[in-house]
Amino acid sequence: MSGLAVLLPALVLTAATTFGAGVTTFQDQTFSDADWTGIPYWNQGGTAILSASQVSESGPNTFRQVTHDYGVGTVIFLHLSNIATYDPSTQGAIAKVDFSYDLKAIAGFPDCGLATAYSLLLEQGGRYFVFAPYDGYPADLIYGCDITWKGFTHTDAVAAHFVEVTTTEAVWTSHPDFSAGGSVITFGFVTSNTISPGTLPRLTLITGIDNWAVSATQEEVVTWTITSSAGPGGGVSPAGPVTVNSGADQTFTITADPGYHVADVLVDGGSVGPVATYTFVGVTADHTISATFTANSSCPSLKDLRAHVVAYGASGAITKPGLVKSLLAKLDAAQASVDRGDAGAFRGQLSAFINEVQAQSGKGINAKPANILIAEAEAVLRGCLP
Ligand SMILES: [Ca+2]
Repeated sequence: MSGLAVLLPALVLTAATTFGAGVTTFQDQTFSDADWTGIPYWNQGGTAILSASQVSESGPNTFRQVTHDYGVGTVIFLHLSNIATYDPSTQGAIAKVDFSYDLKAIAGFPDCGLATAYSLLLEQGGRYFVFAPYDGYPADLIYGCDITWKGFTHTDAVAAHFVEVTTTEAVWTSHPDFSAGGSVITFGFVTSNTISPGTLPRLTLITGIDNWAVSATQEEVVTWTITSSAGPGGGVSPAGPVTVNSGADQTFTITADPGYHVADVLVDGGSVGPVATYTFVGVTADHTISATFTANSSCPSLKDLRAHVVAYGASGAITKPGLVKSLLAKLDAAQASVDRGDAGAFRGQLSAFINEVQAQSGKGINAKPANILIAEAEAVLRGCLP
């Protein structure tokens, strides 16, 4: 078998959702050299020479031929696809990775017991991770007597099955980030050999890989729907059906229109009172939230109180003309507070009215009408809240 690259026009390296929704598949059956980058990574084998290129068998078939020419020590050769990339932030968190390839020994093996190791490689953020779920790594061995194509398949690989390989060591506690927060992942494969001291001379082992395929299955995202609604006189925000990721929180704000106030808020049909906000915490089911609003009522007794002030001013019971104007201003302000549903301001303005009448009793206003106005105002305070 020649080690020279043979150029063929066919290129089959695709990124497609082929196994149903949520699965992204990369496969390469032709291994054009332009689609791959070879990275000699560990070179403990003296003056190791690691190379790989597309070669052809009889007919249209092509594959990638890998040559490890090395001495005592360990060599690791990374083969990174220039095309097979997956972005978790846009394509979704990865639940699992399935992969397969065909391997065979081609030349240079001194006996059937010597093997070249293969496994899946992925690069993320400039770091390299090798599928190594077992005691050692990588996953697969192609032995010297495996001279016909042999298939290897691995399924349900998760992030914890991938181990970071630095230029000096394997870091068993460091894994790639398959979550939606993970950076772009590029797939490939890794080849490696080791010669222990005193066992063998320098070797030139040639192997082949074909029909490389990787499938990334997107993690299922569970969502729930919270439906909000509002009666006349106000709104609930956000409005309508809101999609919430499972376990997340969602807050709603209830706002009355001018002249209205919140009458009640129902969550899943049960009252939570006239609240201004409501938060669903750790959502794990569908929910509803609805609000009703009531127009602010006018306050008849406040109008009566105002009429009495006007009458006392006309009769001379309030002797200071400016006092009538001051008292009416406080009552008008209180009415405005009722109209916009502001109970706190209403109480403050009516209390200011009472304080002013008390202060002027026997001075700007006769004592008896002063006591009547105070009693009326206190009744309004008790019975005329917005
Ligand atoms: Ca092929």
